[in-house]
Amino acid sequence: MDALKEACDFLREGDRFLLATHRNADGDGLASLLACGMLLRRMGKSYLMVVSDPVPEGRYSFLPGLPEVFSCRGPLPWRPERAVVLDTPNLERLGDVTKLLPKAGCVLNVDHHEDNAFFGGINLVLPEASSTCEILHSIFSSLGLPLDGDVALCIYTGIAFDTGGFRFSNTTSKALHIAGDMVELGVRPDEVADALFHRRSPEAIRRLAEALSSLEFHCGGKVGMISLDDVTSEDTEGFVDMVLFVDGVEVAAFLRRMDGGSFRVSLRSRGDVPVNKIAGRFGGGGHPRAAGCYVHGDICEAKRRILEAIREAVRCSGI
Ligand SMILES: [Mn+2]
Repeated sequence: MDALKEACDFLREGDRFLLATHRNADGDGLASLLACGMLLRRMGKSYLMVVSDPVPEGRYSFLPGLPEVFSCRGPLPWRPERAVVLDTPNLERLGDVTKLLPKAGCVLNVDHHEDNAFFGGINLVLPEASSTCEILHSIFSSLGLPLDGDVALCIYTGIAFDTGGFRFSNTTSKALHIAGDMVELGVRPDEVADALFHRRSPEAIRRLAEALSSLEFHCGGKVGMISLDDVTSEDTEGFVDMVLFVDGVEVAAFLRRMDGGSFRVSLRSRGDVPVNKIAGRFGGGGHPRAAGCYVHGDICEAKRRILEAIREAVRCSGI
């Protein structure tokens, strides 16, 4: 039986669901969480949508249903019997939500990361999909549920976010077709692009300037690295992409200090160096061109460790 059919049966047969996505939820993670909630509501099921960090507000506040998502501090109001984990390659990436999951046989894993650990009882993992929202679209179709404007907005947002506004190599014909259908249903691409990419706070742009002032190059200009050595509550999404805008840079890294003494490392690649392999060495993961992990130590130590792993990956890829 194919995974899509199994996933649909899993949703039909359950009643009380926990829905979750990865730590530092991004546009696809949140939008797929919300779209899945709308799907279950349409099917008459009960569901709770949880994330392990505070729910990111601001740039995602335009997403319908966002106030329904809650951060898992304290007990759940009722006990879910099944869970759907969205856009999450492994259970470590779920953070504290992992503790709330029912046994693995009652977990549906819906994702598009090629390094997904297949941790669910059912694993609908499609690396060829642009985004988890694209897979949600297939589930809606398979269940014969028509989309309304709110679902369309979520699905469009996930695809637009994960393709970098239809610029990355995962911008397939299918992704564009689905996005086109969502526009037919009333989604405004200009408004979504504006909300996702063009509405940063003045403080976030100051932080970007600070991070860029730390820019250093390695491996003859093929590797660029920036960092922020103090904890910031600002949304730093997209900072690392600026480094990849530099001609000649093949791998970009952004190290950002977190509470508790570790650094969150975001990695980007132009394509020849699979950065998910680098992140994997530190217990992280992601896609070949976009990945992340955590590294411990002070800034010098963290930079040294990540740079060593990048150097080796660059050498292995022969660029
Ligand atoms: Mn995704």
